[in-house]
Amino acid sequence: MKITQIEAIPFAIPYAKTLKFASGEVRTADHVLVRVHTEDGLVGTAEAPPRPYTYGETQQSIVAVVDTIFAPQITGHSVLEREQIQAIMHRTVGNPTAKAAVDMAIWDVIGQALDVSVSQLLGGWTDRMRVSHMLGFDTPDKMVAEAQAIHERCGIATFKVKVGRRPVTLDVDVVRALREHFGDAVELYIDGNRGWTPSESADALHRMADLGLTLAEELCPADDILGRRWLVRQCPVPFVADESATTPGEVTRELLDGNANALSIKTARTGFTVSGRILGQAEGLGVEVVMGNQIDGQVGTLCSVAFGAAHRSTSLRAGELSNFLDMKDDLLAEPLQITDGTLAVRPGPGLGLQIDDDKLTHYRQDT
Ligand code: MUC
Ligand code: MG
Repeated sequence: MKITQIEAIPFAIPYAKTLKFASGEVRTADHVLVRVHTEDGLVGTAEAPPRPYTYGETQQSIVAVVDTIFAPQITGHSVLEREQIQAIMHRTVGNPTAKAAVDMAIWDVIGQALDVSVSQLLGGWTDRMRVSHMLGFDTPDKMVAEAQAIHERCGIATFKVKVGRRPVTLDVDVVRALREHFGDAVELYIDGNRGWTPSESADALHRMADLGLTLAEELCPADDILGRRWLVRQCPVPFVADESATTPGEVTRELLDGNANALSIKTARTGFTVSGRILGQAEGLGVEVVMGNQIDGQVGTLCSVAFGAAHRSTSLRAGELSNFLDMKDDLLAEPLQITDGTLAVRPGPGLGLQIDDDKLTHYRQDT
């Protein structure tokens, strides 16, 4: 099962609506499709989303690191030598989504070769996850209307509300409007993408104390070390580390330092192999996890649900699996469907994904 080629194909699909949050915005899914070919004719597929405001990667940097560093060193290895391949990629610092896509495409090949689904290979806990939808910045009226539309269309009843604007009342008013509109019928939690200071975060949490939030994520920078610790100690709900805990080492540091007490696991940045290690850390240390969203397209979302549904502790909470709904199109031959607020794992083999070749030809940027 030797790897003969690794492709990194840049593509761009516009969003119907710009998604805005405290650290950036997304207008186009300018991702990279990674395909791992083997001598047996199998092709594993995954996608890497560049998030320069989070990891420093760009579409061009992902293509370059795969083409010039990873592919030459990994080609010739068997897909079953995942530890060797991890070690090769680990020699290059950073580049998390490029590494994750290579890892997940390799798991896709292994699943295909064994004729089983990757989700079952990873753990096989269940076959679907409840879905949480992420609401980007807008006015209270527009964010309530979007949530209502998503609720009616897909049955989604969990919303992650992007916060981190100034003054904090801009976001507090949104959360209050959502709670007033839906009553107790929905779960609400917030993600600040480091937009507030520790004291602004504390003020906002105080103002939202009656709104039944279930999680608070990255409200202020983890680099505000003492302020962040002070904030986490008084936060009434689990404080989620997302972009501050992207490697096993960062996870240990952030949790032991009291900078967070819950984790967002994103397969887009830690693939299946390292996500499994981080999940083990979370379980061993006794912290809750949420399957996070790297503003994934449908390929990335399928990877996320495959991992999330594979394990008990990742399936307890709704996973962030729906922001592909904001894209004008996608690459899957059979598009994902969210029904009754849940997204099903594909039965496989592998990740069970087929790329629509005509769409890829249309959206790819390298021809
Ligand atoms: C999230 O959970 O923060 C926005 C920036 C990023 O890195 O991921 C998204 C969603
Ligand atoms: Mg986040």
